[in-house]
Amino acid sequence: MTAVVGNDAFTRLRNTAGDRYPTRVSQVPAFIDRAEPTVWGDRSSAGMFGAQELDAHERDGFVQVPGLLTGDEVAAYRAELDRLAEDPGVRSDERCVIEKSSDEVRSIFEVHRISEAIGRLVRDERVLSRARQILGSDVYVHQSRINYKPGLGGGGFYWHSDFETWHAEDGMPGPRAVSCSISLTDNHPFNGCLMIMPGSHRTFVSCVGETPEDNHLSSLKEQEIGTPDADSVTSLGNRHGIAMMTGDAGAATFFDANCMHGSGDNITPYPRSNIFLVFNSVQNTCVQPFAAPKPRPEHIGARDFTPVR
Ligand code: 6CS
Ligand code: FE
Repeated sequence: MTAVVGNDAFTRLRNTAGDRYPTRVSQVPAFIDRAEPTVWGDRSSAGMFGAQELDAHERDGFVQVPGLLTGDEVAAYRAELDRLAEDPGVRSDERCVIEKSSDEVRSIFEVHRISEAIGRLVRDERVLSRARQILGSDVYVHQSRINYKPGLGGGGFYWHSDFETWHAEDGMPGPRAVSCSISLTDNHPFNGCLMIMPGSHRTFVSCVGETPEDNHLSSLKEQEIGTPDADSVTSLGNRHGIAMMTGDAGAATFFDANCMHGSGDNITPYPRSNIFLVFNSVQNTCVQPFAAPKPRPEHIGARDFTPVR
C-alpha cells in the first residue's frame, strides 16, 4: 500500500499504510516492539545448528560458530580478498567502496557474483543450512560484501540496525533476514571487532530524519541517516549491555537483521577482514522502499529473489 507524502523537498510515493516499522518519517524517535519471531524454523529442522544454538539465537539475536572455515580455507579466501582488492577492474567498479580518509578499499559489494569462490560459500551447507534453519524457508542473498577494515586506520561502523536501512531504503517488509559474517582474520577486542547488544533485536528503533537522494553513495562510507539517536542507543546499551564478537579467523557470526550493532575504527596494525552474506526469506521479498525515493541499486539490495539451492 502506498500513500502520498508531501514535503518541501519533493513529493513522493511512500509505503506507509500498515507499516509496522515506520522510520525516517518523524523528528521524534520511538521504540517499537518486534512482532515477529527470530528463529522461524522449528528446532528439529535439518541443518548444522543444534536446538540450543537456535534457542541462543532467539534469545540474544546472534550465534557464533567457531571454525566454520578450516585454516586452509581461511588462507585461500584471504588470498582471494587480496586479489580482488588489487584488481583494477574491481577497484573502478561501482560495487567497490573506498575509505573516506584514505584510498584503501573499504568494501566490495555483490561479491558472491564477482568471485566464484565466494559464490560457492553462499551454497555451502555450513552457511546455507544454518540460514535456512533460522529463517524457516528457502532463502536468497539480499546483499553480500567483503569488509576489509585494514589496520592503521580502517574505519568503523556507527551503531545501527541493518533492518532499519533495508526496510527504509530497500523495501524489506519484516525482520526475517539473517547475516553471516565470516572472519578471515583474528578478531581481538582491539582491532575493530563487531559489537552487538544482545537482545536488542526485539526492539526496533524508529530513526529521525529523512533519506536523502542517493544516500548509499555516502552511507556506505559513513552512515548518518538511519542511525539511532543518542538517548535510544544509551537506553538500549543500559538495558542489554554489549557483546564483542572476538575469536579466531574462520569463525562465523550469524546475527539477526534487527540487532543493534556497530564496530570501532581499527588503529592497530592488524587488519580485521570478513565476508558478509545476508540471507532473506523468500517469504519476505522486498517491495518499494518504506522511506526512500527509490530502491538502492541491485548490487546493494537484490531484487532477484531466486532461492539459493
Ligand atoms: O547499507 C547497508 O545495507 C548496510 N550498511 C550500513 C553502513 N548500514 C546499514 C547496513 O548495515
Ligand atoms: Fe550492519
